Amino acid sequence: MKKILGGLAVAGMMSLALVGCSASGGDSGGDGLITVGFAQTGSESGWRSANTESMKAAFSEENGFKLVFNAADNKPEAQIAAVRSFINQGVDAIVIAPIVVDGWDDVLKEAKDAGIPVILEDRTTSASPDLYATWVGLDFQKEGQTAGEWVAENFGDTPTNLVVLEGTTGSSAALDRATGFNKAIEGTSINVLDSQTGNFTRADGKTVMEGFLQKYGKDINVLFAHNDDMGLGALDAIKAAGLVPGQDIKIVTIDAVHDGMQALADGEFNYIVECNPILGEQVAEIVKKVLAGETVEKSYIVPDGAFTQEDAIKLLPTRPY
Ligand code: GZL
Repeated sequence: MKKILGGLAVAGMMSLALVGCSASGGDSGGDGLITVGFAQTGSESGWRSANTESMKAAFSEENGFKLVFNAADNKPEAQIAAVRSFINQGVDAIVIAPIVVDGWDDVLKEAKDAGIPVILEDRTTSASPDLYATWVGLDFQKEGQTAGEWVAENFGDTPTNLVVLEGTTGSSAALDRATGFNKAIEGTSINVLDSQTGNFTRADGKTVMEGFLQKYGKDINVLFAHNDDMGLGALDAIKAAGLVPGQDIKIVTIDAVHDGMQALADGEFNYIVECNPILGEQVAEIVKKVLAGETVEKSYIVPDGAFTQEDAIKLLPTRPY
């Protein structure tokens, strides 16, 4: 198993005075609990389910929280509306997993003006860093680079045709994974035949792969999917085309959720780069620090691994998600 030690991106300590902090430091509901509004992307993938589960477990009453949860069905405008409603409810803190990087400045400014600190988890935004307290996430560029390095090492010396199933257009995960991957295959004999979004879902991954197969057929040698779920959807399309996934078409994905690791163990995937969804405890701890007026770092990057078939067979029985 390869260990990816994401650089702890520290852009200087952030003093709480800059982001404002709910005057009460918590307990806006008067029930002794910290009320937190959590704006989740939706329920698009196995990764998202594991992330939501981790967040709900951490933001429990016994941990001192009252969680107001919203899943935006992958609609950026619905997610921004959810954050606006948290502000109107006067929550103590807001946590956001931003669907896309852009469009956040106005509502984050409204949260700041209301003295409600915002913590980003999972993905991040292009908004000015003074508009949120911190980001707890993953090194997406490193994840893409690790996937690209595996492709380059294994197929970079001979002419190889590759197709890409991209994540949600405009999301930091998709943008940064593409950057890292493309940098890693630069100068190799990898030829990117096509690259389209499958919105991180199995259904769209299958549909887009069907299109790739109709267009390129057996010319496709490798598939890079920005997440397991799109890769799992593509398996159905590959089999329906009479091809053997993992053999006729090599497959590398990112996430390492259970079903992805099962496909890897079964030889249908060939390599998976991990993206850890279990962020709840760390985010909850940081929310308490922010509300207590403690200084927090500008970002916290959770380390990832990468797995071969042998790793998957060994790890599957004990993986938490
Ligand atoms: C990555 C996360 C991505 C996952 C997908 O941190 O934002 O979104 O890779 C999920 O599975 O839908």
